[in-house]
Amino acid sequence: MSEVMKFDVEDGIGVITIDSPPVNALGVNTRRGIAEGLDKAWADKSVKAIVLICAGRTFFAGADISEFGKPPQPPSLPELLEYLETSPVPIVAAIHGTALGGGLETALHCHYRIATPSAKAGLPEVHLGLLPGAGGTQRLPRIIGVPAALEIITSGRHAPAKEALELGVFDALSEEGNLRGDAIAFARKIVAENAPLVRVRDRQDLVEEHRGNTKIFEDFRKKNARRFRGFNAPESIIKCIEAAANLPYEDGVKEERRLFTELHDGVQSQAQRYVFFAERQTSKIPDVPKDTPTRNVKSIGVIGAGTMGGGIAMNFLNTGAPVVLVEQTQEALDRGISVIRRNYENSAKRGRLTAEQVGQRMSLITPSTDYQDLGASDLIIEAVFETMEIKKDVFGKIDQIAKDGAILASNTSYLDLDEIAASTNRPEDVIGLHFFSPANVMPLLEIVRGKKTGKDLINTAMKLAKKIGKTPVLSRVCHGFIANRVMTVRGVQADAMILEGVSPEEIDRVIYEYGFAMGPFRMRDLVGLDVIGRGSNEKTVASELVARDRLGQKKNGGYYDYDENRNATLSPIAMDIIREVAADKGIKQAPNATEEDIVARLLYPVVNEGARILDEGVAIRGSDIDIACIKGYNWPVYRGGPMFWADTVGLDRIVSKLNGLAEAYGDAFAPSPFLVKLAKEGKRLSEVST
Ligand code: 3H9
Repeated sequence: MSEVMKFDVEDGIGVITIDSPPVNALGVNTRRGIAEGLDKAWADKSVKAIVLICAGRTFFAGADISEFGKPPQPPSLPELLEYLETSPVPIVAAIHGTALGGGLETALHCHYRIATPSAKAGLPEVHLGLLPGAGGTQRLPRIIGVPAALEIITSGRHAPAKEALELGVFDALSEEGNLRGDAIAFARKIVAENAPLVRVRDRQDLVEEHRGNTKIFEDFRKKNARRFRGFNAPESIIKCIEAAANLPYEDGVKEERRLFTELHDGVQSQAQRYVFFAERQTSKIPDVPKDTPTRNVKSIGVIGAGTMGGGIAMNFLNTGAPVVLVEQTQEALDRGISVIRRNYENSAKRGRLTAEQVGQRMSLITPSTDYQDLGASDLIIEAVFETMEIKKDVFGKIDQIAKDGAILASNTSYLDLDEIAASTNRPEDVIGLHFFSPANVMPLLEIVRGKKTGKDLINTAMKLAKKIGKTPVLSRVCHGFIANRVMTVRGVQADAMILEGVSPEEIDRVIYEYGFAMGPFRMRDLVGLDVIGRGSNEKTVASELVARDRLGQKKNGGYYDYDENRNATLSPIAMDIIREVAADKGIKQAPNATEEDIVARLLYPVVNEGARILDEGVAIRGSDIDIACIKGYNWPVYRGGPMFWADTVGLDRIVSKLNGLAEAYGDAFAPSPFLVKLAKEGKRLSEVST
């Protein structure tokens, strides 16, 4: 007797209801439950058609991802779905929530599909480094055609019900609250009309159209080359859809199975599956249980209308919250507001917002040059200049003005939050909310927990992050917190290597090949060298470039020169400066680093710093560090982040290379005792949980 399946008969229609919270993933119990439901329905001769429906928040959200990589338990999803398709009576999938991956594949094995207007359908396996492995790549093109299937499966996007209906994925829409009733009525109509058992696999017209057509696939590859770079899954998906066009269904499915297995066993998919769960872990804080109280946050105050403050404000305006935006001078305030307006207008130009929405968001801003106007805000976020003196002064002021129970947040990226909190009489109300630039775009929000930060603040911030579409990662106080601290060491080594004679271009190339969107020097040129080098008095290549008014792409070039199309060539001026600075520091140039050397030199110290952060308890999990680097620094998701990647390289190997580097370049490279311990014990950094 299945615990997740209920079977009943209504008006001659057998209804199989699956209830397997939270998302009705197609794990072994669910698969067995469906099989049992089918057997019951087929055994009952009064049943003329079947409705397959789910209880809870959604139709099947896909295969159970936590089963991947474990010994398979029968029936497999493809076996179950083949069995389902042998049904002698029509089966109607009744869809609400999100029919995703194996969930949509299940529906595509049913004879008909009805969905609520709010439902969505998609094959998001690509985000897990996979392809739809239960017939999805062969069935979807048969219903919606090859071009649409290429787009939907390689993007993994969730198509809304209306679009799915127009594309032919759904046959009908129900009334919003009456899916079961409407699905039964739909099934009865099919029975009354003696409608055929429509099997998607039998449809040929839309795939036959492209038989032997290699151009459509080649063009698609070319058009999306940038988006797919580094990822294995999109190419395998294209191959499967090509097989759908060229091969009989059974052979296409064999090809799909082969390529699915190849991806499933590969390290990319392992990394992306790990990231899926890691992302959902970050808000689970051992000493801050889910039922910890939260504070009501309806109105926001932001201090500082510069790039950061403006971006922070936009996050909240987007959710419909009113924001008081405070600056010191009217001029700075006007500038800040006009930048926000321009950003929204650009979104409107790209069709992402309507003019009305732009107006609505702008009308939620109360501009002010008076701190007193922050008195009613539930949450006040400071985004002023990054010096301790200024921050303390600001917090001293807001302590006088903020209402009781208000949350006082700092967006500091490096400074000691406890010292900032001590400048108020309510350190338990102070928290760090560290946004990454551009704050309205980057998906990471580091939540910095001071010694006295209240647990209710942490819980509130976790919920707030989700509301504004960010992934929260909790950090204790240290210089740079998690993402900046671990990634800074990459930049330090990049700087050291160019002084030793390795060209910035070679370093950028290797880091790009590793999977980052660009290498560190291209990145600095993009962000602006004046921004990067701020606050340092040391003579560096960057400071010398700035001294010669080379600020990067925005002015005169930086490490590179740029033509009018922003094509970069390494700058001879930059190379002269590098030689000059190296000579000043007495560094001999010997450019003989291999690709492997560059990766080890730049990225192993990141791993080492991550181990230190774990040892110090700054991050509570190895996987939190990975998410911080992926969301805050675009660490390639198919590498799983620095901790997961280190595990795939082997901690022994990393420790031994770090020891070698320490001998050659000094103690900064010495592996952290914690890393050495993990390596000895054969443990994994990505699984550390403190
Ligand atoms: C597939 O189908 C392969 C087949 O083609 C071939 C097979 C042969 N499995 O995201 P949430 C958990 S691949 C296991 O916070 P939301 C999740 O970990 C699959 N667990 O909720 C979380 O657990 P916890 C293709 C899953 O409302 C809880 O459910 N499908 C799965 O923000 C709530 O999740 C996908 O890739 C799963 N499939 O979003 C869809 N899904 O509470 C993946 C969720 O312990 N899922 N969990 O942290 C999603 O995109 C979102 O979860 C969904 C709900 C949109 C459904």
